[in-house]
Amino acid sequence: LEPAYQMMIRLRLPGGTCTPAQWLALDDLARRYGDGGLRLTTRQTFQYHGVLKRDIKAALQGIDAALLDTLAACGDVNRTVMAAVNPHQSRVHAAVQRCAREVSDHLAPRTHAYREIWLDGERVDPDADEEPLYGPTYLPRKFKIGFAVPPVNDIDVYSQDIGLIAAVEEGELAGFTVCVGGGLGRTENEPATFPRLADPIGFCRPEQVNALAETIVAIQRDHGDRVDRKHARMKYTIDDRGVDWFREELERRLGWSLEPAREVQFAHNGDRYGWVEGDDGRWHYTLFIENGRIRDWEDYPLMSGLRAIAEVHDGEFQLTPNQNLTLAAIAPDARDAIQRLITDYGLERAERMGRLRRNAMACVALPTCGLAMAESERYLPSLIDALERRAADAGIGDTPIVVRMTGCPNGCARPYLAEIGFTGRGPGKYNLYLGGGFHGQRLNKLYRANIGEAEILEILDGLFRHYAAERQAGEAFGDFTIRAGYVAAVTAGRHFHD
Ligand code: SRM
Ligand code: SF4
Repeated sequence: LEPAYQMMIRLRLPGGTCTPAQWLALDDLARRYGDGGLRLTTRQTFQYHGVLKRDIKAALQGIDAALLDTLAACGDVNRTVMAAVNPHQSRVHAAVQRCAREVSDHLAPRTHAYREIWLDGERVDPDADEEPLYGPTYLPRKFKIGFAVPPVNDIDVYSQDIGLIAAVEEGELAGFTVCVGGGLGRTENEPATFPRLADPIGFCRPEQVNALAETIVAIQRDHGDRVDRKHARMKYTIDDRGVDWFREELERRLGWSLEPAREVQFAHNGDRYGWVEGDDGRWHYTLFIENGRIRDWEDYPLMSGLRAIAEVHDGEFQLTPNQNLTLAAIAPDARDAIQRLITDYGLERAERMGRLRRNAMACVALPTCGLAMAESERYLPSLIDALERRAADAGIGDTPIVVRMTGCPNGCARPYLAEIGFTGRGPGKYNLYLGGGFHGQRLNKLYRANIGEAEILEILDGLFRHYAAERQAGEAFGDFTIRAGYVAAVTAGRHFHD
């Protein structure tokens, strides 16, 4: 007899796409196992919380039956590959999504153990179960890849180990500016750990992506720190040895040179809600889902509403990197039926939300995350209520400001890229960071450490009023906090703590 241990299950979902049939299958599993709901993550995939240990195998078999898996969604391997939302928006988006899927498959572990252990697959001979890329010891640490299509930086491309930024020529995907060495996790009171933005090192063609990614992974496999896990991400390998060393090593191994990096223009890193028409005349609707949590509330039957939509929708479901959901590829004559369901189930939340909430994210934190030091998902909504009241009083209620919170310094909701970032220090206490770039182009900086709600509200109330009175035309809040001298601009991760 053992205690009823409960676990979290995370799917691998490259590009965040699933079909309505898969949605229904995942919804069924959520009702049978775990806490009854689904959680959309900041990397465009699903998590189940509270799955009992004895139910894990059945749940994974259900996921497999829906032609999905959890392989390499966690661990020291390449994780779920992110891609600019909605492949149906344009041909370029579709081509980018194809690249994301291909590189995800290309870098997936080859082991048969997953099938053997979870899916009653054939017994494998461990000596024959080779990992050609990862080898017997895999990578020193987790590894993340994401694709962005300007002007939208929804995936926060500079936070990825490899960030690929699409370039378009005559309406077609020409290739990607390649950025390397992003990563956000840090440890409190250990200044040798810091968030870092990826550096652009060149440009590659779509057909070169798999070889490029494989070679970068191999460099990290061979040179990453295998002694100190807090120093094991590729961002430290690159920061220690230099970007030039990295590029030279990459080109030497590839046997060809990258073209010069292209100029990149981003406008924002959030999602845009409501209806948009794609290039092919089909429609897409992005729903606001607060912190990615899907279940039925008494006055808000979100999970049932999405199930009802999945039953009639013949396009796709697209998970966004901001924990939201796009109902994609809706034929013009099906739009009214989908809109009726959205209205009937009261899912049109974005329209009623303030500008801070629409641009906010919180990580899971308590009660399920074992690393949490403070609340995040369960607390941010009420803090946003209070902040939105102050923003409205200050006269900036219509200004979008990116607010993100995590329950610890690991940075799962990418708080170091927010204009207002919070990371948990202890029950009810947070570090407050200011000065992040509105489109994910600049890290923020610590403004106050270890403060509670009263102090947070007092500081931000004053700041909102100052911003309202003295902002320049079009000046984003993060830029203002730097110009007004609240914090210095962070130019490189290693200066994050200066
Ligand atoms: Fe994360 C660990 C949740 C995105 C940096 N993350 C965890 C764990 C698994 C806790 C653990 O190791 O025991 C959390 C599970 C909590 C729970 O109860 O569900 C967790 N991370 C999440 C999710 C679900 C947050 C969310 O609210 O959506 C995101 C799932 C992503 C996915 O679908 O794959 C999530 N985590 C991120 C991101 C953002 C991103 O990838 O875009 C980051 C920062 C980027 C980065 O990796 O640098 C992130 N998570 C971490 C770290 C710190 C890594 C580091 O380099 O120091 C940890 C801890 C670790 O790895 O030791 C961590
Ligand atoms: Fe847990 Fe920390 Fe990640 Fe939040 S940031 S989910 S508290 S590991």
